Amino acid sequence: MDTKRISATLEEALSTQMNVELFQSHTYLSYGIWATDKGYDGIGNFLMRHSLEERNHAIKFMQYVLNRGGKPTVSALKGAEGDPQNLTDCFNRVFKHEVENTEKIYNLVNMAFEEKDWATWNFLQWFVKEQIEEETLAMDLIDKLKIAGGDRATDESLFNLDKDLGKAEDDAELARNANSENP
Ligand code: OFO
Repeated sequence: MDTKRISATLEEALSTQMNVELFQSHTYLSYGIWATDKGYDGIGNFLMRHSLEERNHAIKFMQYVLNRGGKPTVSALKGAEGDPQNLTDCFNRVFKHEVENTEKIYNLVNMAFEEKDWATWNFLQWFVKEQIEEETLAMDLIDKLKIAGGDRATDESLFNLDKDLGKAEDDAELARNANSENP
């Protein structure tokens, strides 16, 4: 008896999204390494924790497809883009990645809607909300850096920004306690 409760189209699309989230994770890891190497340990720590969060998003997609009787496939991961040129470039890229990912999530929501697959539609609402938070987070990074003086920020402002983002770890319950149910 076929117990699969998801269409082949959505199974493939969600599997693809699992790989997109893995790529996001890969990207944030590479930015985290870049920032740490530049001496911004706090920002590096922040980005690396975000990398873990993205990985957990991938796990959430994986688990959902499996729960619906499907089987996701891990595809070859393309290499992360080159290093950012500076912190402004880094935070702008973070924002761009989040907006692009939001568009992908919206596309999946549309597909679920068209198929009247309400289970998948409902599952995806968690990601719709999450993307709002992540876009806000990325905008905040850009704003904080602007306030600190952007690319012309003094060493002291950058030092404080770095320290603040390093400390953000303590607020990041979701990142520290992440699992497939609560990424
Ligand atoms: Fe997976 O949330 Fe950002 O992209």
